[in-house]
Amino acid sequence: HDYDLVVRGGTLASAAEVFEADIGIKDGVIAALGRNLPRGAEEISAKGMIVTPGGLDSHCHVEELGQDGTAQEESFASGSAAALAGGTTSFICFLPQWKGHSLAASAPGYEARAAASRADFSFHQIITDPTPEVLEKEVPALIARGIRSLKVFLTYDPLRLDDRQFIEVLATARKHGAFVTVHCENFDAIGWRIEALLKAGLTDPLQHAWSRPPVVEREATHRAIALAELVDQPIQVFHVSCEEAAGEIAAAKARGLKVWGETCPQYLTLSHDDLVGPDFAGSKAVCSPALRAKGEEERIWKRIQDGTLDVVTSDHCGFSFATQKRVAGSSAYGTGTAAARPDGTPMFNAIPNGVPGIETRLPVLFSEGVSKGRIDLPTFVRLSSANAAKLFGLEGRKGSLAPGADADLVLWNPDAERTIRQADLHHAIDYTPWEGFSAKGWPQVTIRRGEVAVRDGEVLAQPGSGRFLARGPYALARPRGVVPDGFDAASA
Ligand code: DUC
Ligand code: ZN
Ligand code: ZN
Ligand code: ZN
Repeated sequence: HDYDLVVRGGTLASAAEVFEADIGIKDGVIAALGRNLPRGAEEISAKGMIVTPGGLDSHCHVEELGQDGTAQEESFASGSAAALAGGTTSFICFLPQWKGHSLAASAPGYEARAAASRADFSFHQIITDPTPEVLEKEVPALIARGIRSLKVFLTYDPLRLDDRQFIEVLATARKHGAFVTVHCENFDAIGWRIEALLKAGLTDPLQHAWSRPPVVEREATHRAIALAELVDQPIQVFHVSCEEAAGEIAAAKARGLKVWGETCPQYLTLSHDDLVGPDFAGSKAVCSPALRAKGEEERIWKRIQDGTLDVVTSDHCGFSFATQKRVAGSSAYGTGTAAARPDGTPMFNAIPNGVPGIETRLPVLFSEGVSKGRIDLPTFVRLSSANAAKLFGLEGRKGSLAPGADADLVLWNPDAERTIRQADLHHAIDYTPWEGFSAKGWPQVTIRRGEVAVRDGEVLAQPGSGRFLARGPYALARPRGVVPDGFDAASA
């Protein structure tokens, strides 16, 4: 046989077009596209199906290790099973840095844990403590190992950088050819609002959103873009939740800056309404940036349609409801200490931030986007894999149907109607914020490097079958060559 596997008779959707073809796969790689390819050793019929590249979730939190010795509930084995079941064949999660520690001494054993993944994976390195040692020695060493993207937070006390530190990270990235991603919210503004809300006795999950309104995100987004321009370093703004922040990105793009935007299904489908409910249910939708007032979702869809937002990731960061209710209070992704209310539930600021969505990301995007006519299939492919591959140095390998690309494929039944139920999901978290959500279009078969990883909801890929994706230098991460007054402070 010329091919190990032929996916036959599907409607293929790439980042650029939709066409009918068979896919011939050899050694885990796409070997040929064409009509009437010869028989493979194995055959899968894709009749009536839409075939897309496997999803690349370039922002998710999996099994992160806290400085207090805890690991996030979502393990690499469970998180990657969920990813594959939802049509995501690779993801990029985070190497933590604990303040006061070198990169090497932070989260010991984390990369060994990642080896249990069933999906392919890479890392963004979080920088919380940019000492000269970290910037001049450890970051270059990391890049040499193929970890070419850094993540910085402008809020969260245990994680945030001040502006000078952020500038130093941008300059280091530029010097060594790394990409930078940014969580944009104004820390001091949030702290001030939290204090006033608590003083006023306003402590419910909804007040999490009130503590960080759109202006807080817009200001930090503007600042991040301005500092990236100052240094001449390409960046992506993570999880854009509101038009105010999206507008900053649109303005930056219009001026030719190398700035990209990301959003997540929660900002496309959920709102303040989901932060309200009986028995503390609003806690399930606490994430940062926060969900916005009903109606904002449509404005985010518009920013997808006009090309301002390039990528839709999950920002999967699961904390089970049982955990949230118990006043854990120790997560880095929270703002408060463990203060309980009379009924034992935590005040809004002690709820760890994040929603689980690694499995539902693509079904929700397909259903709300493609099935409802908001986006076409090539746009879906760009948002779900192809653009992330470009941004993070995986172009040609992931997010592509072209010969030579890894044979990561999803066969979508565009007519399947499913109601999302926690009971059917594979993640380790005890709820989904999309409980009861009806989706049209569902991933029927997920193929990872030429192997059937999931069929009809059954995960076949074994823990440890995922591979680390080392990333080399790439053009998109290069600076523009434009600096104020022609003086390049970053290379002085
Ligand atoms: N926001 C979340 O909601 N969770 C993880 C980190 C983040 O920025
Ligand atoms: Zn220590
Ligand atoms: Zn973030
Ligand atoms: Zn995140």
